[in-house]
Amino acid sequence: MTEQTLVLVKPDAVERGLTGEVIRRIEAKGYVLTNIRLVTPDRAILERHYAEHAGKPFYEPLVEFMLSGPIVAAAFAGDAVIAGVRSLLGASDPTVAAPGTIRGDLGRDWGVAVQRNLVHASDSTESAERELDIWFGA
Ligand code: FUP
Repeated sequence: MTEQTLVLVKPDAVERGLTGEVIRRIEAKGYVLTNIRLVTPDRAILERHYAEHAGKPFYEPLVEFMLSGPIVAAAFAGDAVIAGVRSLLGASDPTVAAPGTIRGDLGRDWGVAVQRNLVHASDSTESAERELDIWFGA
């Protein structure tokens, strides 16, 4: 069944001019771009997005990083798009993400392990529904 996922091109990727490359790779796989917008997020939307991580040691630095510059929110549709885009992204830590993946090819540690990993994508049907509502809901 066709489903949708939410992708965030994070501030590090936007700053490095990699927005097009990230979107290109997802489109090249055959997924269909259904919505896209450049956003300067406020703290409230990021707190909603990262609610499950509230209280963790990396939460505050993560929110600060996501507030550090514009991001691009995009929605993609396709069969098994949620798992498929996660696979294109590679492991959360770009240092060990497999070559061939977005994080493996374009990311590295930059001195802050895991945080600057270029892109976010929903990891389940439930999170996709929740996150699409946060970034593209009414
Ligand atoms: P992912 O789903 O691949 O984005 O990774 P997680 O859900 O594990 O983490 C969510 C976000 O928290 C990641 F994008 C990066 C950040 N994070 C840290 O900054 N430090 C950590 O130790 C773990 C995660």
